[in-house]
Amino acid sequence: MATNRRQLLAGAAIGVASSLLGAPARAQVVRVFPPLAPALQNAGGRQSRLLNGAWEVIVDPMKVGAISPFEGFPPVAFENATPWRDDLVLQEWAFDPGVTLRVPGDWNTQSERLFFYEGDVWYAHKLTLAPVVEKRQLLVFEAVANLAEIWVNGLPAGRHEGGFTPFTLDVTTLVKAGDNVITVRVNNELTPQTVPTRFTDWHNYGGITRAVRLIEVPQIHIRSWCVRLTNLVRRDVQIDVVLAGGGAGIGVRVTLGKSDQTVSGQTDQTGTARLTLRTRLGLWSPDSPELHEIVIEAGDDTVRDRIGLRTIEVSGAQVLLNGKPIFLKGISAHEESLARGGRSFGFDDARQTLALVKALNGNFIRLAHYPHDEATTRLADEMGILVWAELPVYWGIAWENPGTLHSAKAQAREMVERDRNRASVVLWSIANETPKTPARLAFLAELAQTIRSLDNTRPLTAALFGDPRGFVGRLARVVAARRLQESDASQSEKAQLSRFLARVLNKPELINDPAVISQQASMPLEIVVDDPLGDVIDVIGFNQYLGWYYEAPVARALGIDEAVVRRLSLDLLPAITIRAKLAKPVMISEFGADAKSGVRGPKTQVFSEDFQAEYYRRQLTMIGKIPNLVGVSPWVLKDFRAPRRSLPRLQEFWNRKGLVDETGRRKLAFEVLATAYSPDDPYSLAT
Ligand code: GCB
Repeated sequence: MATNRRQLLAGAAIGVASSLLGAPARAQVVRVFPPLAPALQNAGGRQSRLLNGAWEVIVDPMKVGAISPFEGFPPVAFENATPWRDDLVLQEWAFDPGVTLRVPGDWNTQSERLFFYEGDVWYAHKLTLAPVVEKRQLLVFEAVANLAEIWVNGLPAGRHEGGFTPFTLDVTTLVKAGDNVITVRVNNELTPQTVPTRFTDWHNYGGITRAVRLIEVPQIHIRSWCVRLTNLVRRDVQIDVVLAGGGAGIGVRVTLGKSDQTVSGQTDQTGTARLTLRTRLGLWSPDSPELHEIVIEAGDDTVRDRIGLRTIEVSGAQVLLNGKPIFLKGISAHEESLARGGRSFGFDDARQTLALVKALNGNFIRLAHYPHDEATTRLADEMGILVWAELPVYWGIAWENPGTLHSAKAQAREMVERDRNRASVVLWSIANETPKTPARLAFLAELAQTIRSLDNTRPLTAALFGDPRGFVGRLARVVAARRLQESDASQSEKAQLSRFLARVLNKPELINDPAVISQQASMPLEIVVDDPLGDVIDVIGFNQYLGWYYEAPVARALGIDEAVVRRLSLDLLPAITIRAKLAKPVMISEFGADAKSGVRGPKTQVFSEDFQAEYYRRQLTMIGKIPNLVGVSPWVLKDFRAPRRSLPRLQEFWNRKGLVDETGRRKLAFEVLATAYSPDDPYSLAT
C-alpha cells in the first residue's frame, strides 16, 4: 500500500504541474517478463494442483494497472495489491474476497456489467504451499483470452498472447513455502494486428477460460512425446520423447498397450529419445475407436496417455483413413456451452457437443474458428469422431505485419504440440475465408510450412470462399429470365426485368424474344473454386452460402420482391454446380441459413425453421454432385453469440444458423442432416 500512496502523491504533484502545460501523454510501461517454459504435454494427465475456483478480480477499464497517467511514473502495481485496510490509508484499488470471477470461465457471462466488456481484468489467487526440494514447479494455463501477464508473489513470471492455446511457466524460483499469490492481467482486446483480428462473427469472450494447474515435476522430466504409426502394414510405431532438464544419455522406457510391448533407448544431445516399436495393436477409426495406454518412464518421471493408432493421408482426390477412403459427415461448431451458455470448457461440455454429432449420424466435427479445449479432442478420440482443428486466422488479418505472423506461428506450434497425439485430429486448418492477395498467400504459405515442420503426418486445409460478385450477377440474369416466364409476374415487374436484361446483355432489340429469355433462364450456374492457396493446402475447404446471402443483393439489383427471388433461387439451388480447379479432395466446410427456434412459416420465409430445413434439402442435393467431395460440415451445430447481429426479436446478438438453439432444442433441419448422414442417404453424398 505504501507504494500506491507514494505513487498517488507523486502523481498528484505532477498532475498539477503538467495541467499548466497541457495534458500529459499516458505512459505505457514496458514490463519485462521471463520467457515461457517449453509446453508441458498432457498437463491434465499429470498429478496436479488445480487452481480452479473463485479468483479475486479488479476490473480495470482505464488500464491504470498497465498504463501510467504520467510520464516517468509507473502504473498502479496491481501485482503487489494488498487487501483493503480499514484505517487511515488512502487506497483506491484492492483485491477483495467479495469480488470474484470463476476460473475457468469467461467473464462476459458471469457478470452483466462485463457482457460486452473488452479490456483489462486483473485476477489474483492465493495458495499455500508446502516446502518443495529438488523439484520444479510448473504453472500451466490451458487458455487465457487473449493476453495474459503473470506475476508470482509480485515478480514477473511470464506473458502469453493468443486466447485458445495452453502455455507453461516455470515458477520454481518464484514460489515459496507458505503463502503465495498469483496475479494475472488478462486483456481481451483484439486489434487489426492480433490473431484473431478485431472483426469476427463470434463473441469475444475474455477471461481465464480454461483450467489452471500447478504441477510438480522432477528436475529432469518428460516434456513431450509424439507417437505415430509409420507403417500401416507392419504396424511400426515411432515414439519421440523429449526430456527437459537433461541432456544426452538419459534412459527412456516406453510401454505401449500390453506390457510385453516395451522399448527402451537413450536421449541424444537435444534431450530427445527416438524409439520404434512393431506392434500387433488394433487400429483406431470412428467405427472402432480403440485407444491403447502408453506409459513413458525417464529417471524419476512417469507419464501416461491414451493413444489411437491410425494413418491419415491424401491420395489423389481422396482422403484415406488407414488406407481406405473415408467420407467426413460433419458439422461445424463454436466453443459455446449448451448447459451454461458462454465459452465451454472441460469434459462435460465437450460430451454434450460431441453427443450431438453422434445424434446427427456424423463422424466428423469442424472445431471452428480457433483451437477448442483439449477435453474436446481427447473425448473425440474416445468417441471416434474425426476432427478438423483450426487456427484463428480469420477474414482480414494484418498479412504484412511480422508480429501478426509471429503470433499465428506461435499459436500453430501450441496447437500442434498439444494435439498431435490425438488420432481424432485429421486436419489442421490454417485459415478461414481470407482474401486472394499475394501478401496473404505469402503469410499462409509460411504458416503451412511451420505446421508441416512440426507434423507432416496430417493433411492441411483451409476454408476458402468464392467471389460473390460475379455469381450474383449471373444469378440475377437467370432469376430475371425465370420470373419473366412466370404468368403471375405483373406488367411493371416484367418491364423492370426486361430493362435489366437488356442492359446487362446489351441487346435491347432482342429482349422480348422468348428464345433469348429461355436461353438466359436455362444458363448453367457454376462456381469454380480457384484460389492460389489451393496449391499450398492438401484438402480444399469451401464455404458457400448460395440461397442465403445472395438473394437480397439480387432483389435489389432487379428491383423486385426478395421473396420472389428467394423462391426462384431455392428452385435453382440443386442445379448449381461447384467444382475445384485443382484435382484435390474438396470439402464443403460451411453452408447455412438462420432460423429462429420455434418460428414456422412457408418454405421461403427467412428465419423460419421451415426455410432452413428446405434450404438444407436443396443444398445437400447440390452438394451430393460435387466432384471429389470428401466431406461436409454445415454451419453450424448450435446458435452462438455474435455481437454483430443485433436484429431485434430474431437474432438479438445471436447467429441463428444453429441446428439446435442455445438451449439444445433441435430445429427441423437437424433431422434433414441426420437423414443425409444415415445409411439411407437420399443425397448420395458419399458416392
Ligand atoms: C462465414 C464464416 C462464419 C460466419 C458465417 C455466417 O462464412 O466463416 O464465421 O459465422 O459465415 O453465419 O455468416
